[in-house]
Amino acid sequence: MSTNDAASPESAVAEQPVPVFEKPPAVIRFFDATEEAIRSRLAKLTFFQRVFQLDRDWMTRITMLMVVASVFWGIVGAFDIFGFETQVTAFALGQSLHLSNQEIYSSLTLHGIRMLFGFAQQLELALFGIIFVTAFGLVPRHKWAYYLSVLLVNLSMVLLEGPFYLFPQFNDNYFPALGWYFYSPLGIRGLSSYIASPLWYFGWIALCVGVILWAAWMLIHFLDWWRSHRGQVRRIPPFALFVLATVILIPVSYATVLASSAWDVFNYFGVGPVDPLANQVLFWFFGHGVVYILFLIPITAFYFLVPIFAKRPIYSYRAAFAAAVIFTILTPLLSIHHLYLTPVPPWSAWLTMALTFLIIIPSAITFFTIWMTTKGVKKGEWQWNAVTLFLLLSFAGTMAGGLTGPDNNTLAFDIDLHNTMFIVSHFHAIALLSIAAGGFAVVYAAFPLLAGRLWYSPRLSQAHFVSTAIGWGGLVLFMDLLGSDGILRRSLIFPLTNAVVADQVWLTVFVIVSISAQLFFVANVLLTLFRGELLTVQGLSLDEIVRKMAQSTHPKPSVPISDSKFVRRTPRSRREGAERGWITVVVVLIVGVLVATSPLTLSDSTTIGTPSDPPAGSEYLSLVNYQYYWGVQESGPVHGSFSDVMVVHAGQWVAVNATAEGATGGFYLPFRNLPTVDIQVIPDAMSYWLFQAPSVPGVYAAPDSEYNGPWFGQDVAALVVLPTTGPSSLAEYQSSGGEGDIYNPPVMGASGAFLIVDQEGLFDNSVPGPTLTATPGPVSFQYYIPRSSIGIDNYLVNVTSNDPNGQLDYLAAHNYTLPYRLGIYAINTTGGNLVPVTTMPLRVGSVMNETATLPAGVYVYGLTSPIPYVYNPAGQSTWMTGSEEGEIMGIWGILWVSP
Ligand SMILES: [Cu+2]
Repeated sequence: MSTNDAASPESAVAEQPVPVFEKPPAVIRFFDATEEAIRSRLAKLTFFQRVFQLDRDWMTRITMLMVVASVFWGIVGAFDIFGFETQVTAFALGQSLHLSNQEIYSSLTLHGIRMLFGFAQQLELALFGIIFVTAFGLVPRHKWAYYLSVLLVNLSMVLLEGPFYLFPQFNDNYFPALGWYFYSPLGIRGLSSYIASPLWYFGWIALCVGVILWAAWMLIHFLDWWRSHRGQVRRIPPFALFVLATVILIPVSYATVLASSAWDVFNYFGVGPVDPLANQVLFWFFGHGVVYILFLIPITAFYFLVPIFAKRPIYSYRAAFAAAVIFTILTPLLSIHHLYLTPVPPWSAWLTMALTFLIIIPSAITFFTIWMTTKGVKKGEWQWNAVTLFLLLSFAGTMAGGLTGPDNNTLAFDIDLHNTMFIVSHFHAIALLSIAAGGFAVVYAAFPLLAGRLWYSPRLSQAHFVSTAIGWGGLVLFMDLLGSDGILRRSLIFPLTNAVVADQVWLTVFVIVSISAQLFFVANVLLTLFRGELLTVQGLSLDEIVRKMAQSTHPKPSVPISDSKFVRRTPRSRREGAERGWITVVVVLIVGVLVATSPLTLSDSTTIGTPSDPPAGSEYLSLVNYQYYWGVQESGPVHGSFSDVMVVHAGQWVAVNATAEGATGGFYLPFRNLPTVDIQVIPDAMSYWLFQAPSVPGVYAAPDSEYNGPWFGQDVAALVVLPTTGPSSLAEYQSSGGEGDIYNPPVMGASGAFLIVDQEGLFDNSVPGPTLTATPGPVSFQYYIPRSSIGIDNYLVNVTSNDPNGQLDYLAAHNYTLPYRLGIYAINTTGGNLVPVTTMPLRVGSVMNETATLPAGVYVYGLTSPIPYVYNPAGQSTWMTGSEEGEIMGIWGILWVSP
């Protein structure tokens, strides 16, 4: 790094003799001999020799192995999301789904796991390892520790996917439908109805041990360099500061998930109970940290590559050092900004929010330093090759994605945004536009060194950049739009309004564009390995080599790759003045935001954590979130107990206390013209909220805002707002668009209604089903359960067979009649529950007519209590493979009778 005034680490270590006289232990000799036997045989096949670089040193070979493995998991992860999105779109377009709910949610979880850990993090470890060793001129040691780390990381991907059944029926989708960010106790045996296999936790433990081993390996090599430069000025290059930050943050962050996974394992085998809230807090110390560990890819890319292409040292080493230190200290402390809506002490929520705002500072320093480094570079001296283009995308993407972070971090906004697609958009902006773009910049700058060949096709790299940028940009945009619509993350079932369906279709289009774009990259990699021009590096500095490699992605290179002398004209004092000015502005802005948001943050957090003192005449709702319905106990002007139905009067104050059984849930009333209600409910803890019911009588849907297993889409309750006095029609509710909330069920006249049950066991793709209106007197409506709706996702027929005819065979044997009664029930607001007016057996395949003579009032129709459901295809479900059950309520709705 001849142009770098942050003294380059000399290659003195490389000259040190390897102590060949020390005979390694027998085990190592055995491994070495085995490896050599495999290597020499495989190397005879050109394909393996090229792809795995089998004629090169072990560090290059192992790095190639990691790169190939990470690309493999990337491809699998891309298939996962392709599977998920096409199924969601199929639901949106009313087409039939060919994957089960279980498989659809497994795909989504495995997408996250494979992309984050198999792909992105493994690539990070590979690149940071080789760049560190190369830039510091180190002789890599402890080969088998490195191999073991790679083995564990990849083994963890297999364990997290879980057991396979090949016989008697192929089945690979048992339990990873949890969510990689699983909310304890979801999946925990004895505490949840959805139980993960112990392999899930063993997978996490293997991952932890694997990456911590990598960090230890890096640390040992850093100490090698440190010791070999005793007595000299040891200045670490700016980019390496961030590699070191990674090496420190990995053990700190992974220690907590290691602890929470160990806790889950002990509990699994019957040792000691799990405290769900404490377990969640522990997990999120990791859940946040891991994203920041990956975020160090683009940051390192900026500090490593921008000075090389600008042909000048970083603007301020001091600023880079400060950024690395602040970043490393703050990252492990921010975790519970993911748990704002759980009952945590208000001071800790506030402190987390403050610290999260502060982590803007190191990013602000980085942006400033990188920007100033490129300042004054003439147009003719800068080349837009694949490396610099991806750097630009990453720089812009980090800002764009970063700017949606403060919204999430403000508790008052989080109530609106929590677990919506807005969050998914935010972290994909970071994961793709910032992290993956920075990763591609490094890959384009480093891969030829691994392959020993220059990039084969500049045109393919250009096509890759353009199509990738379009795909990722569109994907982030449409996720954001779905979030603005109020759509929850992980939703398979959602309101099918025109805007939502269009946004979902466009999202899928851009997912396909993003995946297809990578074909240009893969083609270029393969062509490079087999056809690329050999890379010669004699007489070139590291910077010149990097420029030479990058140049091979430019069709008409005109900027020379040679180093040039750079003399900084701005005096140091002026530069430091500019730095101080910038930091001061950032700090003042952050303090301003903090002062503005603190009062509401403290009061919202207090409201969630402690029961409030509601005004006289309030309705008291005691809610329990089960897998997969809400148990409701009411006292106050209305009293009684219901499932999924909450009854209040217009404008009444409602005091909620809520907890969960089985898994963490979320109580979400996404009002548009009133403050949104959104709290997380956790077993063994109580969450509170106080809100005023809408002044307009009607039916307001309350989806579970926290994923609690593959049937969470059906987990929607309804807040039934009765008129304060006498009967009232739904005219005002309809003209106001149900206060603008898209989750509210559609309204239709009962007389013309012909409700059709869909493949997810819902009336007209809606849960609750359509709100039916009628005038007092004889009321009737029709419904129909087509035989075509019967399948593995329709909980109504609980025959869990992979055989598509299994359910129909059951029905044929039972006269197409299910052991449940569907009816019309009056809501008794004074001490009773639901009072049956008329009921009839539930029949499949015949059009049914429900009729009753009704006075004005509000009724519940359909199946008004949950149905037990067990997912156990071919009886393969055991406590070792995982199992899944729950109670589901899907075909029901409100019947509104008024003059
Ligand atoms: Cu976070």
